[in-house]
Amino acid sequence: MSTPKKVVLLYPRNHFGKGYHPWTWAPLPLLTVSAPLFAEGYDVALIDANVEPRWLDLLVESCRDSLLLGVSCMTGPQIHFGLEAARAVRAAGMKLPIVWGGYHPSILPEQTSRNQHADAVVRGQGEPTMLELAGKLSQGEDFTDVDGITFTRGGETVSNPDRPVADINQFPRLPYEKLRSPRQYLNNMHVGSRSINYVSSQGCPARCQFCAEPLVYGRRWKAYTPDRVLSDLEFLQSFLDVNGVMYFDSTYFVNEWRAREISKGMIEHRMRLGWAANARAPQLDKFSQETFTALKQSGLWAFLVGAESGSESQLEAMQKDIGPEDIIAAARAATRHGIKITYSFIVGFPGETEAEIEQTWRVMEKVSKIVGEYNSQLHFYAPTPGNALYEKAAGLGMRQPQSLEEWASFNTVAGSLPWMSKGFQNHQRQREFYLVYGYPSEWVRRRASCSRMRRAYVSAASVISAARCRRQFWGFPLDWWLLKGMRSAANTG
Ligand code: B12
Ligand code: SF4
Repeated sequence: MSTPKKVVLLYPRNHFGKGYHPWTWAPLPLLTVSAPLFAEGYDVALIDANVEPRWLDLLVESCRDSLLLGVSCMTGPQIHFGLEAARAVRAAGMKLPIVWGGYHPSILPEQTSRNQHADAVVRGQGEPTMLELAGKLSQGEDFTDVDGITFTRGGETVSNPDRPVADINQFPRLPYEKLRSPRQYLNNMHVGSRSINYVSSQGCPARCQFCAEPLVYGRRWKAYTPDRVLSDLEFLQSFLDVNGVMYFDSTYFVNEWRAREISKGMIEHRMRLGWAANARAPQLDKFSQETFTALKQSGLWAFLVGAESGSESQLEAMQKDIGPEDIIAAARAATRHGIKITYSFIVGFPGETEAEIEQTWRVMEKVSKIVGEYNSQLHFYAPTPGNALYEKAAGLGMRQPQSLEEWASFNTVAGSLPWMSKGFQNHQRQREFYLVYGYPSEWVRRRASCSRMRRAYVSAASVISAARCRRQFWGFPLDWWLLKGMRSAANTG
């Protein structure tokens, strides 16, 4: 009897809530890992539990005649659902190897591999390692000599040598056509009414001490060439008629020449795509006029910038290698060239003082003034393992999970951190609310035009919020509670 060349890949649910996320993103980890397998003639079942209500039944059925089950996960709820999947497969009496990959297993390979439901962990880049693993299994061979994996056998944990990070241009195009109902991954959003997610690079050269990138890719950045990106975009347009692309690259603009050439090619090929991608703040001020012109003309909707903090000392502590002045200069540069810029800020870092948080609010307000709207996102610090900030958080009393099972119930979203009370979070949300309505964005204004109720709500909230921002007065937030009540009524009305 010949061994089936079939592999099952699971992208577990990434949140605990009952409903699904407002955007439906294509599971890029499954697409990247499966691309070489499809090219080598494997039958690969891609199961995205975020869109598939019957994902567990489907998974168990698919595993019956397969060589291996691959589970992708980042730190967070995906571990919980990945373990649920593994238990179901074992409960159904199947012995196929279960292989874990993605950021969390790559950062904690030994700990992950010690779980009874992890037969191997693939560290870092998954494409070549998975292909070799599947090849060994399809030949009925042992896989324990494959480079880039960690496994535990008979109580002993073994980490095989690292695999050099390969040039991603050698991997085949992402097989979006193999997803179940690929059209469900088109989102109606700011970059386009039929937008899809895509990734054109891997890793990041920076060294931020709260981030997973330096840990997994060792500050190396590998990127598709402009020709490769253009050919992928052409495929997405012809296959799915996309008119918007959200780049999931950790950082897209590392090489100014590459970014400019992609944009020039989009213009030449008359692609008419809206797009947005991550940038580091200090890059923007250095781009040439020619680059900005090409980016804008090719449909760049916004630079997405991880600003993190407005405090010099916090930025230094996290080794962000930028200062508040870079954040402000980036807002000026983007605005000067008529391109939107959106920032992500974080509060609640371990050991962060009230004065430092206040500096973040000041910078958030300053960039809102420059760009003429509040276009940022406020996040609470969520610890992920393996970096200096995580160690600092542990030093301040944060529970440190000791096994994959314990990680399954570890809440990466604020709430479980000893120094971050509900009161603190409420206060920050309230401050953000005043910025949202004090500097209403295009999105807020568009929503206001939907109904009379909403218009009345947005006008009232804007007048009060603008006055508070002017006076820098945040006490007695009675208006906040009233407006929140009014907002629920307006949204349901
Ligand atoms: C999009 C995204 C999300 C989306 C995912 C939606 C979706 N359906 O895709 C959402 C919003 C849910 C999300 C949430 C979070 N995210 Co996020 N997210 C990303 C982002 C920007 C892109 C992910 C992606 O598609 N990458 C492209 C794929 C191809 O890359 P990849 O996963 O690395 O895959 C390669 C390898 O890892 C490996 N591989 C992956 N899976 C598998 C499986 C097998 C079997 C094998 C063999 C190999 C393998 O092979 C692939 C190809 O080489 C990444 C940054 C990035 N650029 O990756 C952050 C990132 C993954 N997120 C991160 C974080 C911190 C979070 C949050 C904790 C943030 C928060 N504060 O809450 C939460 C997690 C909680 C949760 N809800 O799950 C971290 C990961 C940290 C960690 N320790 O896991 C990242 C790396 C950001 C960063 N730079 O730190 N995120
Ligand atoms: S710039 Fe962004 S992706 Fe790169 S290391 Fe810093 S936080 Fe991570």
